[in-house]
Order: sequence, then C-alpha cells, then structure tokens
Amino acid sequence: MTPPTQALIASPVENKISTTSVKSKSGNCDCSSSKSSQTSAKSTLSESMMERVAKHPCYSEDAHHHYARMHVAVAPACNIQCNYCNRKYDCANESRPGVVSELLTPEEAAHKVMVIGGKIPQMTVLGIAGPGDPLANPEKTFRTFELIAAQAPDIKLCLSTNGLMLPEYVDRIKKLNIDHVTITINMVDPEIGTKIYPWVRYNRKRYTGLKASQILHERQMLSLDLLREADILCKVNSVMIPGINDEHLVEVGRVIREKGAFLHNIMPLISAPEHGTHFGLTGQRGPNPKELKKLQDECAEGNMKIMRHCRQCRADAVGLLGEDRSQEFTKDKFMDMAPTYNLEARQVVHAGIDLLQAELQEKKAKVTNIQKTVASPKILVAVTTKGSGIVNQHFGHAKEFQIYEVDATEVKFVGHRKIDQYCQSGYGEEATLEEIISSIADCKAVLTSKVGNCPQESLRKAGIEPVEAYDAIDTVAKEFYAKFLQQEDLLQQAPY
Ligand code: CLF
Ligand code: SF4
Repeated sequence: MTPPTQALIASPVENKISTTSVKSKSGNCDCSSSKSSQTSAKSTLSESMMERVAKHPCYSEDAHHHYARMHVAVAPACNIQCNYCNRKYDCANESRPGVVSELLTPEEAAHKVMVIGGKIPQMTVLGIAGPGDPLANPEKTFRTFELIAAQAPDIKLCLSTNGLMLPEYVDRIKKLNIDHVTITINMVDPEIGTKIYPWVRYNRKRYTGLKASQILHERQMLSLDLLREADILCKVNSVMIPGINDEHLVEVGRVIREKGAFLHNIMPLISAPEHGTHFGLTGQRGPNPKELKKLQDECAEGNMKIMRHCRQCRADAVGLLGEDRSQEFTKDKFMDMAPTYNLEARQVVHAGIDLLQAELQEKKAKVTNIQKTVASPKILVAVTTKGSGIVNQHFGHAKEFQIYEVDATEVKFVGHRKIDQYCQSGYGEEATLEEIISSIADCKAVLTSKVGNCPQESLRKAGIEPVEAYDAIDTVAKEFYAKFLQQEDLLQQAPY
C-alpha cells in the first residue's frame, strides 16, 4: 500500500493492506487485543454505465465496500397496504421491519445532509425511502431533493417507491437529475397480488381485491417503461414471501429485465408477530438464507443482475451498508451540529478511494487463478470486515459476516448474515458464540483480522477454519482456497 493512498483516505475505515500471507495463529480469549471481488456486474457494463453506478453503494457491489448512503425520513404517508407492513414502522419495502425513524421536515433533512456530507465524505448517495411512500408525499420529497441538489451537487439523489404514483412524477425526477429509482415489485400477476395487497388508494378512491392489484401492477409496468424512456436507472426490489410469490419471482425477474430494469434486489420477508403486520400475525414465515440464495441464483440465470448486498436499512439509515450510524445523528444531535460539507475536501477523499480501488484490482489480478478442474468445488467462506474490501475486523467485533462463494476462478459475494457481537466489554460471550457458529455452519472458513483462542477452538470443532489475515478479501479467500484444495487432496486429481 503506497503512503499517498493511506493519506488520502479518511477514517472511519482503516485501509492498510498487509502483504503477510494467510496464516492461522493462536490468539487469546480476550478478543479486544490491540493488534490491530467481488464479481459485480462491472465487467459486463459499458464505461458510461460504470461511471453512473461507481459511487452508489446499492447499485454497485464494489462501491458498497467504500461508499456510504444516507436516508432522510421525510415521507410519512402511504397509498397502498402491504401485508408485511402495519405503518407504525418504516416502509418495509426498503427497511428492516420493526424500525421507526425520526420524521424530519425538508429543511431539517437538508441540514442533516450538509452535516453528514462533511463528517462522512464517503457518503455519496442521499435516498428517500420512507417511512411511508415518498411519492405519496410528493411535496416533502421533492422539496428535500431540491434543497440538497442546490447545496450539495456531488451527492447522488435516490428514490424508492411502490410505483403507484411514479408515472405522474417521471418528468420532475428527470429534471432534478435523480438518476436512481427503486420500485418494489412483488408480482406481475395480480392474482398473486391479492395475497400481498389488501387495498390500494388511487385517484382518491380505495380499491380492494383483484382490482387493487391490477391497478398497482399496471402502474408499476408503466413506471418501468417511463423510466427506461427517460434513461433513469431503475432497481427493482422484490420481497420473497415463501408459498406466495417465491416461485413467481423468476417470472418477475424476466419481465423487469425486458422492461429495462438495471438490477433486481430480492429481499427476504422478515415477519414476526411483534411487528403487528398481517403476515406477522398469521404466521407467514420468511425464507432462510439457503432458500434466498437459491432463488437469487435462479433469477441470475435469467441474465438479470442480482443485488445480494442489501441490508434492508432504515428510513433514516446513515453509513456503509453494513453499519448503522443513525444513532450518532439523531435530531437532537445533528440540529446542534454546524454543516461542514466541503466539495473540494470530499473530492480529495473520493480520489483516495479511487486509488485504493485500483490497488485492490491490481492485487486481485496478481492472485493466480488455480486451474479450474472438475474437482474444484464451490465453497462458502465467512469474512469479517469494516469495509474497503479488506479483511480488517476482529472476529469478536463483527455484527455481521459477509459470505463469499469461492471456487478455482472466482471469489463471489453472495450475501451477509447478521449476528450478535461476540465480544462484549472485552470478554467473549459463550452463548452468543454458539449461535454465531451455527449461522455460518455451511462455511469452510472464517477470514478475520484477529480471533481469540477459545473461538478458534470452537470454530475448528465445527469444521470451520479460522484464518487470520489483514489483506484484500479476494487474496485471502484465494489463498485459503488453494490450501483447502491441497488438504482435500483434490489438486492431485487436476489434469495439469
Ligand atoms: Fe437508499 Fe434504496 Fe437508494 Fe440504496 S437503500 S433508497 S437504493 S440509497 Fe440499498 Fe438499503 Fe437495500 Fe435499499 S441497502 S434497503 S437497496
Ligand atoms: Fe408499508 Fe411501504 Fe407497503 Fe406503504 S409501500 S404499506 S409504507 S411497506
């Protein structure tokens, strides 16, 4: 890692890459010790398209390691009812259910953006995703976008909606240079829609039954056509509801691809009785990680780009997708902070991130691929990371694992698993460890910057190799894979 890159990148993410090779070391139970490739659709995108998504953490899997987004909760009302939402919480089409965000006026929201734009220069995208539907609150939504566009020209504007009112606003969206729009589409067959949407309010009238889903479907299809004609990038979110639309989502993927959607984000239904939603109260379950991955893989076969790094964030989310810094910027705190947004300072930080990304690419290219053989199975590995595409987080500090699928030629991000932090006040929680290990039972290794003796032992007992390293995720994963193959004695079967 060259010194200039280090100098250019601002905290909070440490980016120093060591060249030390992967090794398993002994640690100790006190994990507070002081030592401190993904395969995006990039390769298939045109240069201009790459440029458009390069700094958007949701539209580019690579960007999500480096760039942050923030949401402002300015839109309380909604015009449809989804069976996985009870409206006391944030819009579940873009959020983890059960979360309530602090409602802001457009002026408060703009102030918050200027504060965070200064404090977190990696924040490149401002999204409006609730707590209701942004286009059921058009004046508040567009006033917020206008204020931010005028003050922070380098921040991308992003909007997420159920699509019912989108056709009315495509011109306004284009005029404001909002280049990223998400529509949540859970069906392209209104019969299936009747099991998801009890009612829709459209043109001051409330519709129920099949008619409600027909209206929503027609409006969503029209929205896709209009966005494509206006050359606005469109991502489609779909909530996977086992037994209702899980098999149907492959068809949804086919239709949205034909209509020009850029990316398909299949999110798991999160449903619990305490959320008070129809699905929560009637016992409708969500998919498990295996079912979700299987469906994502099936949809990817239809040649649709699939988003696998969504974190179902809240309507006032702040930070990298895997982290939640919203509590640092609650209204009582940010209203007392002076805006320190500075375009030039932000550009310097972004240039540093460009350099780091180039270095990571270079490193990735240097790691020799193991010659692919019939005997090079795909395996999963779990990674602890604070971002930047580097294995740079202690096992005990992780609140999620990033999961990568590795084979002889590819290290592919396939998802994440949320966990409770193992290390609490410097000590490991044994009960938590068991749950953590069971959440990655299908992984062959955990790649981490540091892991204590006790968790190492438990991981090995569960057949998961603890690998300590501080390097690019691709590099560490490939090196582990080579060792794994040797161990499995598979290399000897290779025809070279
Ligand atoms: Fe926000 Fe959504 Fe824009 Fe991203 S989130 S409005 S596209 S800036 Fe991203 Fe969050 Fe998933 Fe949404 S991780 S819930 S996909
Ligand atoms: Fe809830 Fe969002 Fe559905 Fe409206 S669109 S009912 S806010 S999940």
